[in-house]
Amino acid sequence: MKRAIITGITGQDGSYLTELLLAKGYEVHGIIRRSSTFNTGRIEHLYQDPHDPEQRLVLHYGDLTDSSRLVTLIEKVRPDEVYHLAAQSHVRVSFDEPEFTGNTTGLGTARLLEAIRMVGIDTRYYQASSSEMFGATPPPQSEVTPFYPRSPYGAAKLYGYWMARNYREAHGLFAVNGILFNHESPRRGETFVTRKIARAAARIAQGKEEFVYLGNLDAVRDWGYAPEYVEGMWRMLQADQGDDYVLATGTATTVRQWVQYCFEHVGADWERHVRFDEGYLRPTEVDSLIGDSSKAEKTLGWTAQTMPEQLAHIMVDAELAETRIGEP
Ligand code: NAP
Ligand code: G4F
Repeated sequence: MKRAIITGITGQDGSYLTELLLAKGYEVHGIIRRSSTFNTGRIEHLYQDPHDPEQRLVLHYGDLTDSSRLVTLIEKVRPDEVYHLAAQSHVRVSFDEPEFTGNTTGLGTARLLEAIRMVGIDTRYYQASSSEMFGATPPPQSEVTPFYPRSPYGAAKLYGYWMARNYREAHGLFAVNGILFNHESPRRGETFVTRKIARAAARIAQGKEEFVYLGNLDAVRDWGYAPEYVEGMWRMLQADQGDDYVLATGTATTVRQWVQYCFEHVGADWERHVRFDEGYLRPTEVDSLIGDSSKAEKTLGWTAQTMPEQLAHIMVDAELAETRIGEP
């Protein structure tokens, strides 16, 4: 039975990846941070009793800032595959907390890679790299596009990207960079723009609120569906050698269009409900991300199936169903 470690198992991608790996027969070890409140909501449906002799999902406390704990866990689990998904992943927040973002998203990657090297296991390593690293470089962006990050988050991810490549070249580690463009789902964090808008459209349609406050509506993103992207991560680690791949839909959608998709789906006039708040602007914005994932298609047989308008409908429908629960 293959064993995998997932950092960031409680996040959007971690939860879908856990489902995928369990379905493929893996034993999955997830690293979670200790918190005074439960942070395991996205994987609650997968929980397995530690007393069950058949248990294949095991959770361990650990934090990206704690290198000795990472060494201990790598030594204890001796995984065949490591999926490094944990990060401070919010771009706007990274401008407020650049040092923390560098410590977790950037240095956290170095700590994990070094733990693998020190323990000396033969494993395959997935690095959650990001299209945010392309930043100001105009689209379309592929594996050969120059990087120009525009946020502390993008800069920290770029450090992680080069560390993964360096461990591949210097130490012969099977290390992969998945350069993923934005991918969304009903499990997306509520402060990312797609979920924020989908949720607001549903609540406004149900008369629960009247306005949603947003920043830049002109930014262009390439929004795909998260469950398809975690399948791509797994395929990258099954390839013959470690390499770097872009995953994207290749489509361009503005935040404004996403608003329209969501509000039209509930039959509401968005211009009556969307208000501007400059607090959501970024000191430096990434204007346009549109990915070219032809390498992943050719090498891994991976293509995105769900396109942005359909994705917006999936997310709004999930919000409508969610907000109906608990209705009197
Ligand atoms: P997410 O929902 O924000 O999940 C982040 C995960 O990291 C959570 O499980 C979080 O734990 C954990 N984490 C944060 N700081 C940690 C620390 N110091 N120690 C241990 N764990 C920590 O992110 P996602 O959307 O699933 O994305 C997964 C990864 O892909 C991230 O690295 C992200 O930057 C990257 N990425 C995402 C996208 C996208 O569009 N979603 C695109 C490209 C790259 P808590 O639950 O306790 O907060
Ligand atoms: O949803 P966002 O916060 O995602 P962003 O910044 O593109 O980052 C996400 O995708 C990256 C991949 O490219 C990941 F690496 C990263 O971890 C994260 O998952 O913002 C999308 C766009 C931005 O241009 C932002 O300025 O929406 C614009 N926006 C407009 N109003 C807003 C808002 N973003 C947020 N979060 N909240 C707003 O009210």
